[in-house]
Amino acid sequence: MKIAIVCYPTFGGSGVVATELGIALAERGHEIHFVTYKQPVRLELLSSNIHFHEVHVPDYALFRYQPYELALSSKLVDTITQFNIEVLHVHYAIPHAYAGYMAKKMLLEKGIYIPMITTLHGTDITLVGNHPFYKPAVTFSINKSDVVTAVSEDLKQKTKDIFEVEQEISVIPNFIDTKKYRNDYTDCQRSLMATENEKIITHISNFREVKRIPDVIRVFDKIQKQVPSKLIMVGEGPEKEKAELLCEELHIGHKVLFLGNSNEIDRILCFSDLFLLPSKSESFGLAALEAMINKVAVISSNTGGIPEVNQHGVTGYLSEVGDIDDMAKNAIGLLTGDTKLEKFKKQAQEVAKTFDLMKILPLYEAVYEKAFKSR
Ligand code: GMT
Repeated sequence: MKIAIVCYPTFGGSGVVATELGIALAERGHEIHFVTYKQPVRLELLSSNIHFHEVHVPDYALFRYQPYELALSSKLVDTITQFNIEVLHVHYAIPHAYAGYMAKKMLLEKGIYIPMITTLHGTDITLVGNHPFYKPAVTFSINKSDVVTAVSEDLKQKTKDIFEVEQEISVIPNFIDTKKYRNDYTDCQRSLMATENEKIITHISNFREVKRIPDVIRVFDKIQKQVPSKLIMVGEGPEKEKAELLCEELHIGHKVLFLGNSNEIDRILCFSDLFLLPSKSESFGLAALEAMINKVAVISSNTGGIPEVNQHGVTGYLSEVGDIDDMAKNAIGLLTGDTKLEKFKKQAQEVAKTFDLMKILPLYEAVYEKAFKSR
């Protein structure tokens, strides 16, 4: 099929899912057209099956806010017409579903019908979309989508609770390409990060408030008092500076490495023992899944869709949001029992394999077929 994908091109989870999905669909022979404002970060190579259409928003002094939705919907109309696109898949409702709907209406005027699939990712529902300033538009664009999918059962339920949704929502969980992950990193440079007797704990995120970055630091502080260890912080975001200051305050600055954004997270996860994800809300927790496939056990909060990924007592442990004592206790218990840690790491990888791309991809293909046939 010829599919247009709209997503955020940044390091955020929704953009990563959209990009990996597009790449995998292209490998299966579909023609994929990414429409966004920058080449997506995980889209390194364009092939004959993968195209990228950049949305330009001309700067004009009159506008306090540049009208991205307008530029996006116009670009969609052009791309869909020029390349005979059969299905439009938008990731993250705001403003993509809204712009997608406008494109759909404009195309109808030209006699072209394009079915639109909207995938809800989390903050578009739980944090941003929920805001009274956006809610009517988000409700409208969800209801005007031909198919709506959510990345977890929890997100589906929250969407139904928060919005007056008339649409059926199908759950298609996030996925991982298990083929890409190896068990035998010869280039896994653990020694650069820690000494042999130290454990390595990792956190990867966009360092937003919702990730509860101070909890990551405080849990680590408690761990390092009992277990020789290092903390590796991967990502960039508004909470980063505060996190660095907190490390100084707690006198653990020399044990915490801030690495910034990375395109090679599996090369970091390959030497990690534990992954910390104490988020306040999380629709799925793709970062935890990426840790698990790399054989890293997860200490997380029990919020949102995380329990659908991190299984308590199997792949790691779940605690109430903000319960740093419990998280630290669970982490120390795992790190000090070497056989237990090994067992959890293996189990984490086994559970991660159940989210294999090859299982999830046909679910999206079925959705495209259904939407296409319903024209
Ligand atoms: O907050 C983030 O991690 C970024 C955000 C996004 O939309 O890019 O992530 C959301 O979508 C991811 C992919 O579906 C999910 O794995 C994350 O759990 C979700 N984040 C939140 O719900 C906070």
